[in-house]
Amino acid sequence: MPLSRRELLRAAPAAALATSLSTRFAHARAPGDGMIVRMRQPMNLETPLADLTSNLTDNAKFYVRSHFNQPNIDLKKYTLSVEGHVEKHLELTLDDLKKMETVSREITLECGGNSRVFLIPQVRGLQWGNGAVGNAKWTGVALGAILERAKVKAGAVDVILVGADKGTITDPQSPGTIHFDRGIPLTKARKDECLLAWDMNDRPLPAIHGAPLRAIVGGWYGMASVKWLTRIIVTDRPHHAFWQTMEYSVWDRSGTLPQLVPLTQMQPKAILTSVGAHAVLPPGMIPLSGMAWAGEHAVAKVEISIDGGKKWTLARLTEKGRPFAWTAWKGEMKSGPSSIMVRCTDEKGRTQPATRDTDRRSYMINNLVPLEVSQQ
Ligand SMILES: Nc1nc2c(c(=O)[nH]1)N[C@H]1C(S)=C(S)[C@@H](COP(=O)(O)O)O[C@H]1N2
Ligand SMILES: [Mo]
Repeated sequence: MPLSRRELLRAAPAAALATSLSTRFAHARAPGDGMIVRMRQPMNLETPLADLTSNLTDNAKFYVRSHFNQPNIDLKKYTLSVEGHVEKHLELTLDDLKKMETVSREITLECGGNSRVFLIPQVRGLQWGNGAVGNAKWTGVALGAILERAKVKAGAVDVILVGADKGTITDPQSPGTIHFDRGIPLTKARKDECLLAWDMNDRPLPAIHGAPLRAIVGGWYGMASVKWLTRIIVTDRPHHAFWQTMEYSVWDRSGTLPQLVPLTQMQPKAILTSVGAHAVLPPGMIPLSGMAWAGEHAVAKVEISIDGGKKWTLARLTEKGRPFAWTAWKGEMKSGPSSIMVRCTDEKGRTQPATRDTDRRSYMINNLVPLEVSQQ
């Protein structure tokens, strides 16, 4: 894709310094260009709201959430191992995978900690604004097809996805060096929305997003979509590793006593992308627009309030809501000092809570947040 004039102008000084690199990266902007840096090492980048306005998020503008540094993977030696509670232990090369039936799906990923900076009181973790979310078309093979090939044994419960990245976490303390991993129930792993992807938006999956192969677990918070996937372990008991107990877990009170359960489905959420916090608006009508998503379910409606939640008006969905991928919405307001809130309701009637439920710990953040604006 040729660079636009604006991109060329922006890239000019860097290109002059790196002539040897410029041929290699001629058509790619480095991840990080124009992104909000939440942590340098490991790399954690947030997408500016202005880059969340098109249906597909540009690969170079897609948020990055990494707990460890990007691993070095020798592509020539790369295999995916499928092991554990299966009849056939598989060692699949990328070629083996690419010979299988290819599937493509549009799926929105949102980090479990997205919008954390708005929580009062502040909680631990990266202080994301609303930009740890993005939508992409992922191409690869169905996870279910791999499981079928390995012939899962009766009594299997969880499918653990293991990344090549590893390290030690000190707060809370990990059991020494660990890999990033996630166990998902076999029933979810077999669903169509779970895939192993090597392409992102019809381009090779960028290294920082998990090349050569990543899992995509549609409808669930991002932590289940394991990057740099090297092992799939089928187990006959639930997986209780670090990443779904110490981290990425929430309190569940559906039983007799509260217990910690792994974070799973993304909650309904709408974000405003056309107006920033504390914007000083010109007089007249102000266009409002943004994105809304509801995990495994379709968005049914988006509403806007400009009086802090007393009165709500319907926004227009630019297309019919669909499960797994977000929907763009549009509305408008009369300029003036306002407290703007946007609210998404899904096809099941689930909507965004007005107040924060602390049982969600530092995750699943979809409570309504007023955005104060004033007029020139
Ligand atoms: N191997 C590995 N996979 C991972 C992670 C990680 O740190 N290591 N982070 C997870 C989290 S918390 C999120 S939100 C998504 C982010 O994917 P992205 O960086 O491609 O946006 O990847 C998930 N998969
Ligand atoms: Mo995440």
